[in-house]
Amino acid sequence: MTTYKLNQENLSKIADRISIPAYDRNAIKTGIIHVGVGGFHRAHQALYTDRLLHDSSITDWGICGVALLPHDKKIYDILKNQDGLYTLMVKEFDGSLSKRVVGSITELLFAPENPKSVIDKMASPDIKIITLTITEGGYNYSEALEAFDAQNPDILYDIDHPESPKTIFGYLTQALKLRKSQGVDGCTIQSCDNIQSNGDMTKAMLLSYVKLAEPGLVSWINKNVSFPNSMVDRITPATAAEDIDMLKTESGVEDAWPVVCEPFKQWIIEDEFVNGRPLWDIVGARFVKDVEPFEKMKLRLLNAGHTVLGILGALVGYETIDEAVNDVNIREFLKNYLHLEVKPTLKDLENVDLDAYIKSLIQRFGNVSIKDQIDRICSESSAKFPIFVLPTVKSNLEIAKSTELAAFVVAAWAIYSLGKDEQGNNLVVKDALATTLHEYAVQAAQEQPKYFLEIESVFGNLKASEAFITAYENAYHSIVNKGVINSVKSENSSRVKIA
Ligand code: CS2
Repeated sequence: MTTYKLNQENLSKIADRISIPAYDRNAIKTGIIHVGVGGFHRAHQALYTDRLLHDSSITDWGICGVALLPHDKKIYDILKNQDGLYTLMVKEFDGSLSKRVVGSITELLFAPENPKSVIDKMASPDIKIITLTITEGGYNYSEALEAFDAQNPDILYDIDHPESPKTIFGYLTQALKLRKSQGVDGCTIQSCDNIQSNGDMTKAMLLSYVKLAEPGLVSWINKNVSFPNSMVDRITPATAAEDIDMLKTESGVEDAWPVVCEPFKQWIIEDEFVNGRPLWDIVGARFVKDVEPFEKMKLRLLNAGHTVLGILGALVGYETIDEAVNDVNIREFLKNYLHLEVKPTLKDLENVDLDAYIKSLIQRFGNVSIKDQIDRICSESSAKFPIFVLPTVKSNLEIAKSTELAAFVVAAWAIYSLGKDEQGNNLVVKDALATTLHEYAVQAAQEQPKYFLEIESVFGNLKASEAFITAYENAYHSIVNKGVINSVKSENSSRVKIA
């Protein structure tokens, strides 16, 4: 089979081997600028948009993808080379693979190379929506301050260098300032990150920055920009070299960075768009008045579930999420955590069958085809725990309910942060706070386990809760003395088995 490089010119040559965009990409007008063209965006929003362009005669919601950080150069170069095209490889439960080339990314910009081009584009009247996947840690929220971290060196840099910023806040501020001065309409800024009330968070963090950098812009933003909250969902493992090879061998398509993902996808969005929006609902997204309960459900069950499996699984020596969830003892522990500690904190969700949702999660985690990496899940845990796990702890502490299982996972994380699994193999802790985590983990191991909870930027004031500390220390000693699996077994045996 002849092999073709993926790009616009070759599309027609591969059309009989793989689904390609059936719409005229040249006729698509860019209406969205998206920051963060990683795997998740490409498996989710870009795919919804591609389906919309495919299923309707709509032509005005092409996406301009922005690579914001210097290390995003690789994805920028690859996508640019491929005219914005990439392959989405959906790994079905039965092991089969559905592949399609996605065409909704119509333009690309690399911010560090040309910041002005990004600011100008964001300010262009054609752009109605700016969407973001900048990761949980990208919002510059400090758990210790419970506010925007105004001392972050990049933030200080942006205040001094408004025309060549480094952070998203610097870019948005300059672009909105330009929109205002040129009399351009406002726009919608939509976060697609896993953060509770992600729109409210974006607005609060942006306004904190604007108050420091450009105070005269605050009231214009309040009047002209909206920040819808949204719940986003699709498990998207990191692309492996085998995926790239498989695409080449099976379909003769050379794509330097395809995206792999699970079949399930969900997107629930607050309908707060000040300058129009795509009809994403005709391709499966849901627009609702209040998305908060759905976000809470997803973050506390799915994302926290991932964290539980990732941290426990890593210590045991597993490499993928399906291995961890298919370990009967870990699965039992996870079910107990979700049912006994998380579910009671989700009372405000009407008409949602949480038991069925949990069941479906266990099934999705168990998808042996997607090989979701534990490494991916454990990365940036210092940004994930405060969003995925600790809010559940806080809710339970407020009503004097048990936090024993969450404390167990935090104890496991303290041991994980020492950087070795139970076989003595190195664990590479990929985390913006890796050095801090390691320092506190060592101190916890040498002196008292509770030292780990002193990392205020992660745990806030959790160390003030005696109930939590007692459970945490018991779990810590148990894991050190008996190992994860035996400790998990003891936890499971003291609880009624959940079907
Ligand atoms: C994961 C998420 O990063 C993580 O820890 O839990 O990437 C998860 O796979 C997605 O949010 C699924 O929607």
